[in-house]
This record gives sequence, structure tokens and C-alpha cells, in this order.
Amino acid sequence: MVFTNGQIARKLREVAAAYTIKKAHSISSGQGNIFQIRAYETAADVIECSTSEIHDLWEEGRLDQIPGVGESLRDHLEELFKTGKVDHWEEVKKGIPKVIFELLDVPGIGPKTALKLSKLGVRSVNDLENQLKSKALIKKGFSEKLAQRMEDVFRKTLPQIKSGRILLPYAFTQAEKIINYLKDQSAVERIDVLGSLRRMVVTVGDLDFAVASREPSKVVEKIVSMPGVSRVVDKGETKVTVNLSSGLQVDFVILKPHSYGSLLQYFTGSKMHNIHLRTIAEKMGLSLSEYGVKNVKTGRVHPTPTEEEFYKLLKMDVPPPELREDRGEIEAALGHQLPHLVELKDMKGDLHVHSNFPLEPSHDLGADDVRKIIEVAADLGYEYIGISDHQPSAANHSPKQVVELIEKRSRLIDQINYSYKNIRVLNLLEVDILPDGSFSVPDEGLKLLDFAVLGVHSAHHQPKAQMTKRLLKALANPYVKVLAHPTNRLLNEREASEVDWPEIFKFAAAGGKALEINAYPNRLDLPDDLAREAKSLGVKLVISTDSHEALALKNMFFGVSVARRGWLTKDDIINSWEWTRFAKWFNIRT
Ligand code: DGT
Ligand code: CA
Ligand code: CA
Repeated sequence: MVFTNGQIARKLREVAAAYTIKKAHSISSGQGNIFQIRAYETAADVIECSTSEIHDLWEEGRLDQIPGVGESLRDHLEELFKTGKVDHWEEVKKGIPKVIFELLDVPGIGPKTALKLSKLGVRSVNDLENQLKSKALIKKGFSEKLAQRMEDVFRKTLPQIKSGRILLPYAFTQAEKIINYLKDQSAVERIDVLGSLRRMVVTVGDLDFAVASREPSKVVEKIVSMPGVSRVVDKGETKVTVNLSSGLQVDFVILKPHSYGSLLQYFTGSKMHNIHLRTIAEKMGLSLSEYGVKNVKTGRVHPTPTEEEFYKLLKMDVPPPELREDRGEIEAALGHQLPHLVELKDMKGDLHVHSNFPLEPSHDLGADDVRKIIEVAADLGYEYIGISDHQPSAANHSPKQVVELIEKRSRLIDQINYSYKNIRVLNLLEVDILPDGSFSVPDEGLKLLDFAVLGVHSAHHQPKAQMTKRLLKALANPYVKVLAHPTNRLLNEREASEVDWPEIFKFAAAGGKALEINAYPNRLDLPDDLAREAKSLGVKLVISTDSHEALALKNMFFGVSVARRGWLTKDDIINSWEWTRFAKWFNIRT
């Protein structure tokens, strides 16, 4: 049976929730220790953010390549794909009301809240929404603060999720597969991905492709018989729409090569960009379509085999696809003032990577050791790589023990730096910003680092003024240089924190603090518009992957695309600079 990554992740979370509830209530002794619960939750996260379909990996015999999925879980996945269910999972879930699992779909509701809600008589997600609106829950003693937050989720987050938008990195992998399959077909002269994916929007509604061919009908037949197609939605002579078994919808347009430039341009969009272009064309007596640029008076269609020729007819430079949102790129292209955007090949290092060094954090460790990470970084041509594990947990360590653990890791990094000549390893740490803006790592610990990277990992939804004060206080520490995933949004899952951004940006610009564009697939945070605003206030940024395994360093590409959508150039991105300039900015001894 075919299960999508999302469906598998959901099942794993159900098991984790069942374990959690049974543990809390000692319903059955021996079931659900904290490690099992973590293992299921980690596996769910990994699978949900995986850029390959797990079912495909299984078919290819590559289940062992999923990081964070151990042997017993692999056996369970085998059983799931073969039989459609897993006996052990059903056993664990036995005796727990179904509504609890349903409620887990609501972002922000974990097992304990779900259990509480079911005890308060909530019968379904719909019923929950009603009881929130009527304040019935609060009358029954439910926390007013939590109720307010849930109401926000129903208002803002859930509609987004229901719209079925897919994370960019995932859509990208699916698109690559389609391109690899179709480009080898003899009738296909060229194939390109268009729409929001070409513009690198962080979530994508559907995939759009252009194909150049002199034999469109042959291409149409190849498309409908492609592996992974579950349904043909619409099929014409030059247009096809199909559904994939992963749930994605894909639109194809097939045209002859002589108007391919117009086709690329039209279906790249965005709609707002195209609408603005049309008003410019009208003034010049031209009309635009996917078939070409037509002189309205003479009826003559100008050939536009490339996008350059298309934009040239409008007396414009070609705006990079990431800018085509009608946010000033048309004016810039007319005035020959387009920025030279930062590129993947400019990147010289990554400053947010988790290793498996046993630093005993309260958040997750990475999967790989420091040496493995360095090797992958060196393969990417990096000059420096920052290891920024989570800090040792405050609950289980005294401040002195925290410092000792940091010392221990510092010694390892020193040794490693001694043995590698071409790449510099930076001694960083991801430090939690506590709700009042303080840290549980003492300055004696921070002082051992090259610098500290800060992140909010709790109390994400404080009131705006309080959150702003919290961040400002944290950033003021002299050992702190980077604010990681600044808005704390999780795409399709958690709204951004409310913050007075201009205030933060001005402080960062004046105090030499950098803001991060986090390239993790469901973060992509700072978002493009805030990155652009930060730049306009003089802030420098870094792009980092937040990798929890060495191979994820490749996600840098998606972080760079956020920066490009934010109009950022090499000069704005500190970790695109060569070592000396980089080290000077961060005040690192060379
Ligand atoms: P998505 O799929 O929601 O992530 O966003 P897009 O931008 O990929 O939108 P989609 O797939 O509906 O259409 C692809 C492109 O085709 C879009 O960016 C611009 C162009 N396009 C589609 N419909 C229209 C239209 O009605 N007018 C104009 N000017 N362009 C359109
Ligand atoms: Ca689309
Ligand atoms: Ca479309």
C-alpha cells in the first residue's frame, strides 16, 4: 500500500502520543519510556521533512538511508507498506479515544492537551472550534490563554494547511524526478519548471512545467504514462494536468520552440508581475501571451525563443525569477538597475550545524560526528564550518557542569582544527533565549566560543512588546553574534512570533549582530520580505542550514533562494565572504 510521507509521519506521531498518555497515567506498566517516545517523534519529523518519498525508498531497498530511523522502526515501516497496518502500533494505541488522535492534527495540540480536551467532552476538531467560539471550554475551566492561542490557529494556520501547499524542498525533489524522466524522451527538446517553484516561493500549490517539442502529442502520451501518475485530471493537445500518488498536482504546457521564451515567461508568473507587465506592453502597442508578443496594430507576432528576447521587446533587463512578484523589479529592470543577487556558489561556510557530540542538551543531537560534517563541508568547497550544537540542558546540569561540557567540546574542536588545513572549524553553540531574555549558559561558557548563536525554543507567542524586549536583551550580550530562525515560524504548523522588527533590525545594525536565514525546509526563516527590510536598515545576514545530519548541508540552496527573493547580494551575506573578511566581522582570532 502507498502511504505519503505526511501520512506516515501522522501515524508515528499517533504512536508517540499513545505512549505519552499511557506513560503519564501508568495505564500499562513498561510501555512508553521517554526514549521510545523521542524515537517516534524524531522519526516523524525526519520523514515529514524528507525530500524523498519514504515509500519510494522502501521500493528501492534503501530504508536504511533514512537518518533517525532505527532497525525496529524500519521493520514496522516494512510491515506498514506490505500489509497496510502495523500490529505493534495498533496495540500501543488500544484503549485511547479516537478523538485524541484527531485533535493532534491541530497545530499546537500535543497528547496531554488532547487528553485534557477529550476529558472536557470535546468530540471532534469541529466540536473544538465550536466550544472555543462559544467560550464553553473556558467555562469548563480550560486555560484562557491556551484557548486564545487555539482560536488563532483555527483562524490563521489551519486555512493555510488546508490549502495543501507543499514545502519548497519537497516539491523540488519531485520536480527533479519528473525532469529526469522527461528530458530523456526523444520528442522533448527542452523542459523547465515554472510557476512558484521557479520563483522559489517557500510553499508551492502545484507544479508547472513547460516543454518545448515539435511533436506535442507524443509528449502528452509520455506524461500520462509517467511513473507516479495516479490520475489524469485534464488532457488536451498541448496541455496536460495530472495528479501524482504523493498528492501533488502537476500542470504541463507543451509548445513549439519558436515561442518558448514567451511560454517560460508567462507561466513563471507571478500573476501580479504579469499583470503589471501587460500595462507596460499596452502603452507600447504590444499584447502579451504565452504564444508570443504581438504588435496590436499590424497583428504581427514577434518570435521569442528566449526570455531575453521577450523582455528586450519591452525594453527591460530580465528580472531573476525570484524577484518576479511586482515588488519593484519591473521598475529596476526598466532602469537597468537590477541587483546582482547572491548565488549558491558564493557561499563559503555554514554557521548552524548540529553534531552528535555528547553535550547532553535538552533538544536533539545531530546524527553525525564533527569529522563527517567537515568532510561534507569540504566537498562543498567551504572555507569554514560552524558547529553549533544545542547547549547542555539547564535542567540536568549546574552552571559549572555546563562550562565543563563546553570546555570538553572546545578541546575537540581545537584538535580538529589542528589536523585540517583547508577548512576552519568554528566553535559555536546554539543558546536558548529564556522567556526573560537571559541564558542558562554563564558568560564563562560563552567566552570559550568563537561566538554564540541564539534561538527561541520556548514561549514563542509572548505579547509583541515582551518578545521584542526579550530579544533585545539577549542580543545585547557581547558573546552573542547571530539570531537564529528569528521569527520562529514553522511552515504549515506554527505562526511567527510577534516582534517589533524595525526595532530589532536597528539594534542589530548598530551593534554588529547578524540575523540568520535558516534553510531548514519547514523554517526558511527570516522570510524574504523581512530579510529585505533588514537589509534596508543596514543589517548583515548569514544563511545557515540548521543541519542535524551532514548531508543536509545541501539545503543551503533553499536558504540562498530566500535571500535572493529578499533582494540580497553577496555584500549582505557574511558567510559568502572569504575567511579574512568574515573573521574580521565576527572578531575571530585568525
Ligand atoms: P502556486 O501554484 O499557487 O504555488 O503559484 P503559481 O504562481 O505557480 O500559480 P499557478 O500554478 O496558478 O500559475 C502559474 C503561473 O501562470 C502564474 O505564476 C502566472 C501564470 N498565470 C496563471 N494564471 C494566470 C492568469 O490568470 N493571468 C496571468 N497574467 N497569469 C497567469
Ligand atoms: Ca504552480
Ligand atoms: Ca498551475
